[in-house]
Amino acid sequence: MTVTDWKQVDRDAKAWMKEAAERIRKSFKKRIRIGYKANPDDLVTEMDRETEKYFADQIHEHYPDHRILGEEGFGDEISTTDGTIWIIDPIDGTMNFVHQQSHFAISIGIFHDGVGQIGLIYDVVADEWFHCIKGHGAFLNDRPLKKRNAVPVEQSIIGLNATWLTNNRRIDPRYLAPLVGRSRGTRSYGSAAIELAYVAAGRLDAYFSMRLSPWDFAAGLVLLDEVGGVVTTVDGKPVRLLEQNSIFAAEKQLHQEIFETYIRKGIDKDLFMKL
Ligand code: 2AM
Ligand code: CA
Repeated sequence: MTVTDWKQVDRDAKAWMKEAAERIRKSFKKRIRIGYKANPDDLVTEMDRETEKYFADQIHEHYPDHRILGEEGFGDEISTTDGTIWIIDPIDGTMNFVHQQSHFAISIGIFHDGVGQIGLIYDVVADEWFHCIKGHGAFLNDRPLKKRNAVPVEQSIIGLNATWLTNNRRIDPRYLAPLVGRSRGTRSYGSAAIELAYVAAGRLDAYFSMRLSPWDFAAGLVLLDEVGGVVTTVDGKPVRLLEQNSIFAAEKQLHQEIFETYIRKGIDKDLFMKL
C-alpha cells in the first residue's frame, strides 16, 4: 500500500486553484457565455466548465489513481467512497459570479476511503483561503481557526437562504420563523461553500440548507470537522458524501438547541423521506 503525502497533494491542489482563480479573474474582462441547467435560475458558464476541466486534466495527469466527482461532469462515475476522491465545485455561487463578480468560491474536498483529508475553499475575489489538512488545524489564510465554542441562539448569526422561509416542500417555515426572530441575525451569501467556511471561521454560528450536492459541501465538511463543528442532515442524520443532502452545520451545543427547538418540528417526515 502506498502512503499518500497529503501535504504534497495540498500544495498541488492550491497551485492549481491559484491558476484557476487567475483565469476566472481574467474572464471578468470578457463576455462569457451563460447557459441554464435544470431551470432558468440554475446558471452555468463556460468558466465553470473550463475550470473543472482544468482540474480534471491536472488530477488525472498527476494522480492517475485518484478519482474525481465534479459538478460539471468532467470527473468520473463514482458510486463508492473507496480510494482517494476529489470532490470539486469549480465555481460555487455561480449566480453571484454572473450577477456580482464576487462572493463565489472554488471548493475542493479530498477524501480517502470516505474520510476527509483536505478541505480547500478559496473565495476568489476576497482572496480568502479557508484550508486544512486533517489533524493539522484549519486556517483562514495564515491565521489558525479556533475550535468553535458554544453560543446561545440569542447571540448567534445563522446562515439561511430566505427560500426556506417561504412555502416549500422541505421544511415548514412556521417553525423556522421563530429561529430567525430569536437569533441575533441571519445572513445569506449565495455560496454554500463560503457559508460553511464562515461557520468554520466563526463568522456564522450555524448554516443550513435543505438541498445541497456533494461538491457544495465536501470541502466544508472537512473544515468543520477540523474545528470541532457538527455537520448532519437537517433531520440529524449522517451526511451521505456522494448524494444530495440537506445540510445543517453548527457548533455542537447550538446544533442541538436549534435542532430540538426549531428544525425538528418543521420537518414533515413523510415528505422528507422522499427527497
Ligand atoms: P452553485 O452556485 O454551484 O449552483 C446557493 O444558495 C447555494 O446552493 C450555492 O452553493 C449553489 O451552488 C447551491 N445550489 C443552488 N441550486 C442548487 C441545487 N439545485 N442543488 C444543489 N445545490 C444548489
Ligand atoms: Ca455549487
